[in-house]
Amino acid sequence: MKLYEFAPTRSIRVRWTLQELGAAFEPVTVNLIAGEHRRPEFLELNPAGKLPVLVDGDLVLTESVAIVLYLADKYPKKGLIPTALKQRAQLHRWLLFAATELEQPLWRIARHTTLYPEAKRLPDDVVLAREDFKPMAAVLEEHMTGRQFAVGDTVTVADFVLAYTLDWANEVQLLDGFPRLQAYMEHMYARPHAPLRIAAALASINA
Ligand SMILES: N[C@@H](CCC(=O)N[C@@H](CS)C(=O)NCC(=O)O)C(=O)O
Repeated sequence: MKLYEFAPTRSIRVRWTLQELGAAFEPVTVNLIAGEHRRPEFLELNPAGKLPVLVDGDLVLTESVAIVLYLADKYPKKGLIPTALKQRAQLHRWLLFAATELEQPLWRIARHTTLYPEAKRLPDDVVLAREDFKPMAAVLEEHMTGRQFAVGDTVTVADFVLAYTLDWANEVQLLDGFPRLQAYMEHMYARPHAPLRIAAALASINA
């Protein structure tokens, strides 16, 4: 398998899953800062020009959440995805919650503070996005009461996606009022096969 990645991005979710599975993979760095994601050979893999991309034989898969689900299904004995229908439904619920309710405000903040050219940035949307994030984080904070993992009592791919997304929130000081989410994220990143946190990954590309 080949993972097209760039250290501080959503590709962390996929690297985390591969590392926890102990699956062999070839990492291929696509430097977003250098614009390598706009090269024709990369656009052939992902016409959206985004990371991560997983290539497994003739399968070319984009979308970080789809990739982690594929990997968890590919190695069922590792138990990173529940088999029971209702637990699986909960897993999908929290993956979608991460990708929509938590990640989208963070993405708006990133776009309007650094990614868009200055003339296109809307400072008011940063304020709104911060407001949108907090009640959704409060839902997860409440859910995590007395829990170690988001679904059931063993680790699943939802935990990798959520922990990465919470680290992203932490980078923009949005976890301050959520002690359970802080503790959950730190507990997840203390796992032996956890990837670098975003700050360390950023430092690694600037080194
Ligand atoms: N929904 C996609 C989002 C992918 C995405 O936006 N990746 C960013 C890095 S985190 C990217 O490649 N951005 C390059 C660009 O938008 O030009 C996923 O979860 O895989």
